[in-house]
Amino acid sequence: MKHRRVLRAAVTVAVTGALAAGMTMALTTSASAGTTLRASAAEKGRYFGAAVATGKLSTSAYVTVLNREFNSVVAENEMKWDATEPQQGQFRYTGGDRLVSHAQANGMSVRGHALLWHQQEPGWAQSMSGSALRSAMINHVTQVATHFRGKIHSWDVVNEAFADGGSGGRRDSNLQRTGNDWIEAAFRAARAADPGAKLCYNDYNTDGINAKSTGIYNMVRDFKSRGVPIDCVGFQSHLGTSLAGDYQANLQRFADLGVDVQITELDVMTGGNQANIYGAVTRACMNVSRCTGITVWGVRDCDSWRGSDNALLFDCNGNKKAAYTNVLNALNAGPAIPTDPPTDPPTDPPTDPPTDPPTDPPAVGCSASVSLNSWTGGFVASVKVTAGSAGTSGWNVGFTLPSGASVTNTWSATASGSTGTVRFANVNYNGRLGAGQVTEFGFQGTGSASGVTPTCTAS
Ligand code: G2I
Repeated sequence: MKHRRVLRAAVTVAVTGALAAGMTMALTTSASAGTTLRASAAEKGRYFGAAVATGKLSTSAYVTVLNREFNSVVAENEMKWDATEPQQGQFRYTGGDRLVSHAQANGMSVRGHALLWHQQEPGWAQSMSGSALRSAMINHVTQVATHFRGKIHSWDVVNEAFADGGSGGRRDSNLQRTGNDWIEAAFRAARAADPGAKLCYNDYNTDGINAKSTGIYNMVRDFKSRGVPIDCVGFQSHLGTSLAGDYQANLQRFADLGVDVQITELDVMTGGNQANIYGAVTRACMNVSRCTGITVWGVRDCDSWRGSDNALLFDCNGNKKAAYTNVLNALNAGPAIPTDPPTDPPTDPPTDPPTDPPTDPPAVGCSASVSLNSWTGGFVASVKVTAGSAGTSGWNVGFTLPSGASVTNTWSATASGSTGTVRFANVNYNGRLGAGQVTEFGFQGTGSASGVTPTCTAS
């Protein structure tokens, strides 16, 4: 639908080892450091993304700009419910898979948009209600998040569920009428299906402290207090001719709840203020350490859903606009996301010759093994931790990554460092293992991790 509300605000986050990615970028592509959106964002530990219509991936002028400037993509339409489950129980991933392949081949992370949204529901779901709809929607979340498991940086699990206007409450929809807990049910299903993805709530008209953003803020606070798995909030930021003075303060108050924030669908009305607003939004994100990334909703003006608003960073010929320059300058001037201090000083690689890894549960301590799924420029590592005969109350697994590799995303463990020697500690629910018991965690990275071997320490 053509909603042409003058939407505002949305942020996307994404994170993942952006710093690490930035460091890699600085080492391996220093020629472009500071001169493209992707290099400049990565140097500051962030991503810079664009919404992509996969039909345009065969247009070379489009792809040239996309690949040069962006290190994150989101499907403008291809991962929505109507596209992925056109008939109940029949899933279609052609467009989404195509975008993921393009991203993997070009060193880009992928935002997933959107598992549940009251718009773009397939016809069969539009006519459902009650418990039948609830189970259909949870099945949709489970199936789609499972299909893309390990490939998505951040999922918009629920999109646009709050009402406009002053109520600060939920929007009416058939999803909402299945019960107020539909949003948390969706987040729980998404976490179970893809524990590695950051799970976001995404909305528009949230570009400052207002009734709608406060309603969302209260939901996020409630979710965090009850352990509902939410990691991030997306601020779409479809903007008009001015920017709320408290845009940054609004991002910060969400970040202070313990979630990442991301600008997720940025576009800005053309006119005298466009370049200034683009610059101000970018600065706001840079000034919030949990603002992990920015996505613009299209590449060139003529690719935009906003048509004659000319709302994007490149003109229809792919030329950089003044707005582009302001964004690039703001990325280059902004602070980097602070990284965890390295726990161990980089040490020489272990001198002892590698011994055979313990096969069965080690007598004491723990052992770890890794399996890698690699592609050009990236990998996902799945790590199995096995407790020794004394069990564990906690564990820590170390890897020495080859030069050029960096960790961008971790699940079911907490990473320290992202390049060189990287350590992964248990999270609160998987540290305590009985004798011989196994748990798994994973991480995603750029570069190559081939040949890495884990070492496991138990406590
Ligand atoms: O409306 C702007 C954005 C607001 N936030 C959520 C986003 O998902 C939304 O994106 C827009 C796309 O940019 C449009 O491209 O969402 C619209 C509705 O899904 C998209 O429009 C649809 C048209 O309504 C369909 O008629 C068309 O078949 O795009 C489809 C593919 O071109």
